[in-house]
Amino acid sequence: MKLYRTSKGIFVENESSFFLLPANNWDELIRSESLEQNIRAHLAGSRPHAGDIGDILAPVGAQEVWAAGVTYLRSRSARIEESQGGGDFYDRVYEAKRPELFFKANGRRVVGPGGSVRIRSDASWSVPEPELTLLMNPAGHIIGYTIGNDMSSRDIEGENPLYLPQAKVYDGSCALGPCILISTEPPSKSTAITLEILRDGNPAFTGTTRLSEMHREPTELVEYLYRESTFPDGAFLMTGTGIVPGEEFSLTHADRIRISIDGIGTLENIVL
Ligand code: DO4
Ligand code: MG
Repeated sequence: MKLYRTSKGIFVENESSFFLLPANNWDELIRSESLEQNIRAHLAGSRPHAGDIGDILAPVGAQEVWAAGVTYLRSRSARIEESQGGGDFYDRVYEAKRPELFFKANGRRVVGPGGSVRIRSDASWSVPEPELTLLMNPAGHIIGYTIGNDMSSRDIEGENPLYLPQAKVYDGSCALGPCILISTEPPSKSTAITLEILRDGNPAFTGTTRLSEMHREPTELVEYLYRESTFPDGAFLMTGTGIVPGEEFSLTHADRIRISIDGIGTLENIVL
């Protein structure tokens, strides 16, 4: 079951049909207890929606977006390579009990499917980071999954780790969508995450990873995030990237970024 926030309301896709939900307040829906059961109860007495579901919007309202880092071996090695100070702290955080977690975006900053993500004008080395993204309710239960793009400025991050917030948080640095896969069951470890970058219509980079490569469990990341923070409207948590293009690659304006995750769909954005 997939949840879409669109210009015409909130829709559920179930067995290839779309159903309009009576709720039109996204935050209320995310706050609700037993979201999956409530939706299933609604579907039982509803007819599929005939016609267009409208423009698909970013599936976010008042939720904060947080991100985990260095959760895959590839991310660990790429950070060590880019770090001017040697970066042994990346090695340590990969092995440590406490994960790296950082604030990524508020809802206002999140770009939806088809929208423009940005590279910083003061960065010389920019990449997308394709990440399975968790949606939690206020109680800290994972209620769904979406696709996230944690846009990053590698030269700024590599110059000094204290610049991480500038490398990671700026207008157009976060994309989410196209939908929320509503499920309390985690996606299987064999789930593939694929990144494709097209330049002038031609493949400029392609990479794939699997959730089995993730060094931490989603529930472990959520437990740390909710330890000393409350999220009255729920929260998103990006789970880190397992795909980092090689040193020679940097995004440029008009690149098309496609991130696909089995069972969820494809999030496509253009670099402004
Ligand atoms: O430590 C820097 C950021 C790591 C990150 O965003 C990732 O591994 O996905
Ligand atoms: Mg990341």
